[in-house]
Amino acid sequence: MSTTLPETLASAGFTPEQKEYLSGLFAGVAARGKTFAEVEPSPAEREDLIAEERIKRELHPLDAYDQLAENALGNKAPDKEDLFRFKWHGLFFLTPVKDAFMSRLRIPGGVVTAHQLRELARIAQELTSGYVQITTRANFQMRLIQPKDCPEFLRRIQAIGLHTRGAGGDNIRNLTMNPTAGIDPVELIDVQPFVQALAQTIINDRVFYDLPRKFNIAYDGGGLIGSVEDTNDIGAKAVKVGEEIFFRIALGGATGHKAFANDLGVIVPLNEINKVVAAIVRVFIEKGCRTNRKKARLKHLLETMSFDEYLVLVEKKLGTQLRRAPYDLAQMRWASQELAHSHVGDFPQKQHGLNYVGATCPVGQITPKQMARLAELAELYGSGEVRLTVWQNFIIPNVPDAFVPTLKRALEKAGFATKQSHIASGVIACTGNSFCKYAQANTKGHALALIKHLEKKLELDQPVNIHLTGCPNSCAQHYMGDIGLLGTKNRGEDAYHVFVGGGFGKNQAVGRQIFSGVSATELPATVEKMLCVYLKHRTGRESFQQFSMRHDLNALQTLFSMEADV
Ligand code: SRM
Ligand code: SF4
Repeated sequence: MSTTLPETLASAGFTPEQKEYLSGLFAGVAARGKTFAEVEPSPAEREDLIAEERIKRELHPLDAYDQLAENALGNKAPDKEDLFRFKWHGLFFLTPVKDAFMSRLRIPGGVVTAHQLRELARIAQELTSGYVQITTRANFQMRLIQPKDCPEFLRRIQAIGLHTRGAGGDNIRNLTMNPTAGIDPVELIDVQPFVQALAQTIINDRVFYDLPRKFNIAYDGGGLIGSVEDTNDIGAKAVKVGEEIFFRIALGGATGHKAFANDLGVIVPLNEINKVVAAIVRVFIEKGCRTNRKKARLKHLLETMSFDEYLVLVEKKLGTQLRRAPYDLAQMRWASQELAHSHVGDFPQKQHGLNYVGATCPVGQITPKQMARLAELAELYGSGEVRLTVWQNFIIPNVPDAFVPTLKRALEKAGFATKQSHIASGVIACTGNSFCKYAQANTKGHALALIKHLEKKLELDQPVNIHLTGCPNSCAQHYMGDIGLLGTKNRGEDAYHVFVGGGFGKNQAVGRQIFSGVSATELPATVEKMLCVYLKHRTGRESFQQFSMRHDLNALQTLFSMEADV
């Protein structure tokens, strides 16, 4: 392949500086093994591009900041194209539900400091409606930010060392991990250093801001609170092989599409994991589908080639071979599912004399006042750190034995339950119709009503996870809850399709739909009945998931519908 300037351009009357620049450009393209035609779409091809790809190509979304600043001067809403681009800055314009922005942050591993929390609380109070939520990716969202306040909002977030870049749009979303990483008495390794290093690579390398579609990555060190890594596009999980620790990699999870990640068949030494993960993403960037957004996730690309073929492409990028190791269930360890445990309550850390205290933050809603208080408590009784969880809750690590009772009392007073509830601790709900244009139901409101009802009516002796999502996008992963509730409408009323038997990790399963269109008003009584039937008819101490899997759908429907006398 020629690396020199094509003749047509060489004779086109450019200045020597322009020629030198173009020669360099052509040489660079050739060095990547490509022709210009492969790099830049021709005008005809550009017309064929789907809208999102065209918008990205006409102006890289990261370069749309000027427009954001310009809009701020007139407090102007973004046009349709900039609305898409601003997601790269973590800003989602909520039209038609609201005429204001929601901002999603990036908090790698969910680790946030008291200093950051305090400023986030002030930002929420001064520049937003004050509505803050912990998301299902251990992250914060704030909302109802006016266009005029966006530059100041972003400046203040960046000033405390946090980011919003790439939190939405075709980017790698917030990296998740076990919230107990580094303090967990049973973990194989502390994955936090890997997560933080990878987060830096992603933030700083522009190549990672143009994926064909959204992308999720999670790391799991085998600790007491799982990272649900198998629901991600890439799940890296620590395993013990002989006396050594490696990562196994699973690819293609996207639970809204009923897909869990599948094992790639390699083990990766710890110090190589981030390079390998980055190479997997680079292959996706090059090969992923850019003509149909509905077929553009990694899962879809993997349907067009075998894992071996994908691996060859990854190895080409790495310039080295990865160590093959067939999937071995015996290597896999899900501490969270082997040891009776929850993320709510107090638990000893691996560091002698220290504990972590987990609290329930119902459906992830937290006020600025509570955030400021949480910051204060983390400083007073812990090390000033707070970890958010994918269960829309948080834990405070590094609490000396003597401070545990006082901290728990203070958390309760601030509105965060620290007593384990097998119902409330396992309920998560997506944003719902208060703010999301896709939502068919008020998920968070119904989740709170459901918790209240169930806690009054029954007591469980083991956790049952209940996940409410407002639409099939499945932001709260209804397919992997013991009970999954998917928002719909029934005669114009908010209602839910009901799924049972979902799980993750060792209990990996896609939930099966058992009822359709149960109205939101009937929902608490319906779920109560299901749980009562389970308690009455289970064998020994089998879990709700085991109970529901033991029966076929007809039998379950009959049991749950007929059994009134529980
Ligand atoms: Fe989500 C789109 C909220 C986690 C699958 N998600 C949305 C949007 C941005 C709707 C939109 O495009 O306007 C929602 C914003 C509503 C709002 O105002 O808050 C939204 N998703 C959320 C959050 C806030 C739910 C929550 O209450 O916690 C979660 C933010 C996570 C974060 O901090 O980054 C959130 N979304 C998820 C997850 C779970 C996960 O990532 O672990 C999923 C399922 C996993 C997956 O990726 O498949 C998920 N969201 C989607 C999808 C479907 C993607 C697909 O391939 O089918 C969409 C729609 C889309 O991307 O086109 C979507
Ligand atoms: Fe919105 Fe649907 Fe996601 Fe709920 S699941 S936040 S309704 S996109």
